Amino acid sequence: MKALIMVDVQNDFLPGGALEVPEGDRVIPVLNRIQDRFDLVVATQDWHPEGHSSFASQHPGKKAFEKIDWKGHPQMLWPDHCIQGSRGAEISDRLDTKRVEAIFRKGTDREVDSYSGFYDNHHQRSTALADYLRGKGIDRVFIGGLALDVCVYFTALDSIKEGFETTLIEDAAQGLDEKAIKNALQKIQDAGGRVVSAIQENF
Ligand code: VGL
Ligand code: ZN
Repeated sequence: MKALIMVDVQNDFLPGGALEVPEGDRVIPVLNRIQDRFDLVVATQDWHPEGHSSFASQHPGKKAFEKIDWKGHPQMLWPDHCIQGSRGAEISDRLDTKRVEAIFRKGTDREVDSYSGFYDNHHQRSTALADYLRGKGIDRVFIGGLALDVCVYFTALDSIKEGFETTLIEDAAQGLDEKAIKNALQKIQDAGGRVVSAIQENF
């Protein structure tokens, strides 16, 4: 059984948003078109409390997109984004969500960032997404959304680690940084995942 995970297709990651992914909106028609090829469709949603520790605004003298050491862990600082209940945190209303059976929220702990839809960045807290998928009989996971080099990437790596046959749908994802995107695509394949294009592949 095949599941599609649509990662963080939220207003703040779309053009005009607080942490916009260039051409991030290109993923929307692709995700809308392919959903009916899957047995199950789920979404993730970045969902931070105000004053989240990943926000540059919480670190005086630091700027967004700077890397710092935060309590012994490397942390990239971001502009304030996806604040719980805000318009920016809403899943885009251009994304078809009729078939979305569950939405997994992440980044809710003020002190820990969470890129993957499965676990926080310290791999300490689970969202229960893996158990949810297993409970639905899913063995193959397909992933698209935003941002390819951040949350899509870490979601794909965890999906592989959880034992799902994992495929990143390249044209259903967009990233922030060219070099990081290349690295992400390579690392996913090195870890045993596949990278395909929705145009070429009929899943
Ligand atoms: C994301 C940076 C910070 C993402 C979330 O969804 O890719 N990126 N929080
Ligand atoms: Zn975030």
